[in-house]
Amino acid sequence: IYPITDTSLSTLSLPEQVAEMAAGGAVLIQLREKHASARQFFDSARKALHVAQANGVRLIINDRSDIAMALNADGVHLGQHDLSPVHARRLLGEQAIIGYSTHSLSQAMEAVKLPIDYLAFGPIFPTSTKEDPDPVVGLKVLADVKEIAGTLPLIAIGGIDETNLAAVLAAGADSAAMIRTILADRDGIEQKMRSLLSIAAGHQVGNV
Ligand code: 3NM
Repeated sequence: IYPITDTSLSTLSLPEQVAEMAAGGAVLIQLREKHASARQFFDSARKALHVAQANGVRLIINDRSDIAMALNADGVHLGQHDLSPVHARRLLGEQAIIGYSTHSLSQAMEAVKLPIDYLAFGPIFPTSTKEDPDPVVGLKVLADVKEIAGTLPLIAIGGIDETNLAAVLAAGADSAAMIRTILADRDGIEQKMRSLLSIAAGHQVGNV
């Protein structure tokens, strides 16, 4: 389970969201902040990184390689219009985790040639969280992307919640990234994380 923060969906601050997600068992969290200035994002990301490190959680910065680098965060998540993974790798070095969003089979085929640590693919289902999302790809195409990704970890995103998580994992995703379902109830983040992790654990057990 790959939870992503969002201050437009939750009244909690970024460090508070990270604390709740970590309490619920998250081990990798993405900080996503689409509307703050660079300096505001940096300041709250620095606090969030302290919380993450205190909880043994790795923190990935969305879009901004510069902020990831300045903070010495664990990595960056890049979209198709951000700095390319090749150049982000040059800035951040070999140890950084670099994730990359793709939205079609052809983008996924290009992505696997790049120096990335995981491939994100979506939106799997309709989502209202992302402004101007790409067309919904669905579970069948997700399974096709798993073939393309091979051993590269594949993270599904877009409209995933407790009702469809098992199907997403069954289609081949190694992990599922989620925003709205995790943040919807400001007092229920920890519990929601636990329940999603238990669905994912059940899926693994079922596959053994
Ligand atoms: N990226 P929710 S879909 C941030 O398709 C993001 O790459 C997407 O939010 C993509 O879990 C998406 O609330 C929004 O649907 C995911």
